Amino acid sequence: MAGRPPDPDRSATQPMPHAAARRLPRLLPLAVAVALLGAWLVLVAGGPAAAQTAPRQVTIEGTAANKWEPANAAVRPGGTVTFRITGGVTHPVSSGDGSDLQGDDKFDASDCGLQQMAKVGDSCQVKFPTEGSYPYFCQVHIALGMKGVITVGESAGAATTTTAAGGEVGGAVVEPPSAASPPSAGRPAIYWAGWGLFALGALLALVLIALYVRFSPGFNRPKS
Ligand SMILES: [Cu+2]
Repeated sequence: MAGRPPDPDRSATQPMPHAAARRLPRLLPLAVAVALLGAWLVLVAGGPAAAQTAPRQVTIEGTAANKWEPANAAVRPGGTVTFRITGGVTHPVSSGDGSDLQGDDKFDASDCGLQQMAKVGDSCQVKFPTEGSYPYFCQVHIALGMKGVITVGESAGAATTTTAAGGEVGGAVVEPPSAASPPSAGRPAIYWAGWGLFALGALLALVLIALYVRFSPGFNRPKS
């Protein structure tokens, strides 16, 4: 197409300038490239949410709805989790999944008992030196499903992927509402930028194709 000589006779009858119509196909690869770049960003940023480094410190709020927010969190080994009461009353933290109200003592929650976690503003800290998965629960509201899981490891994505029921990549974590995980904790902004680029490129390509079909000399309606 680029090698074809200009056709001055037809340009006068074109609704769109001839040269512009000729330029459209050359923009198409650009649009496709933008879309591909977006798709690539989504893949790279979406998969390796797991490759993100886990934070050293994370705060989990005990809310008025008697939920932990976020319920599931990740810290790196040696990291600290701060539990803070932002609503409701008395959210003492225990180690375990709540099936045993005494807890399993997998981590030391002695600073997070009834006295320390009695009212809004109270907080306590737990240090997690060793990699692993640490379920925890509120002794008072476990019947309401006030529990969660702290994943201790180098990568941040582990928290959302290992606790996901289906292990679904980059997707909805299927869990009981009580354990709903932080929605976008593992999703860097670049992931969403990738989606944006992909949509933009795809849209641009469609528009270009539509314009080309409409105005290209090659697609001319028969002239009288
Ligand atoms: Cu509670």
